[in-house]
Amino acid sequence: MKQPETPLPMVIDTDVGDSPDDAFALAFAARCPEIRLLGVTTVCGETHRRAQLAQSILQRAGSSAPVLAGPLNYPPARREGKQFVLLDAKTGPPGDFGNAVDFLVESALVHQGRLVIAALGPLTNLASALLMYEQFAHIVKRVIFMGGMLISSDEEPNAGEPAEYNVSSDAVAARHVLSSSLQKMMVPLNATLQLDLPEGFRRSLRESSDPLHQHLSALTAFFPGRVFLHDVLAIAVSFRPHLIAASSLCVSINPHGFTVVDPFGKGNLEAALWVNRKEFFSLLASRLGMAFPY
Ligand SMILES: [Ca+2]
Repeated sequence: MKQPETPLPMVIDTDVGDSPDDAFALAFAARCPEIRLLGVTTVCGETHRRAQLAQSILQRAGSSAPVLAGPLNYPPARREGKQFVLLDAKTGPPGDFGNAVDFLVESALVHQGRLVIAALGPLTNLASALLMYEQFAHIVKRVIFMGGMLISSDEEPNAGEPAEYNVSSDAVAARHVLSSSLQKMMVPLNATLQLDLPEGFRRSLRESSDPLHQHLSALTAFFPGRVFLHDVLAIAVSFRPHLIAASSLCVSINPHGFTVVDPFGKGNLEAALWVNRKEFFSLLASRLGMAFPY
């Protein structure tokens, strides 16, 4: 596909520190010439430590993009930030990371009509930006958010199955984003559960001498089971739309935090329903500079 002449100005809002896919998403975005990474904002729980972790990844990926922290423990994290132990003694205590929501609004104002926001965690910061500046939805080009598991309105979720983490962690914020006039692309589990990290890919990272690969390998080592690269897809579709099959859908959030499709409603977002797995991993490997024969 023809590369766009001007890289997309992007801010990534992330809860990096829990599952490894945020780390891959940051590394991937920093290494994509199609993206101009303006900054990274953090959300959920210990946002300052997430900011430190994001910085450690960006530095190894060769990016000097600023990192801004969202409100501390709003919402609180419901998962353990396993990767925080990699913040070594040299990192020191978290400093002042500025204000994530201010940065989102300022970036939208500076890059009016062009800013793409990739939201990889609970949608708290995004909802706050919508509340802070009433024109926010009109001046942002597009929001791509990873979250939700689409079910139809006549379908019951499997017994005992929890609602998807990002949406259910702050369902109030997610409802606010869904009902806004933002241009929205939803990247739900329906698509991303096709993206489990191949063992050969893990091995290539482990055996590489590239500091970024070693860091990703170390961050992934806390997760011996299957690892899914949910968040990376939200970055990839920003400039490679043909990676996915998408539909315009009417999606709402039920009282239990599940994302429900109304088959008769007017579409309020585009949703990714399928991904070309082979092309996805080929793209990721090439941007990370890996010789992964996939
Ligand atoms: Ca995430």
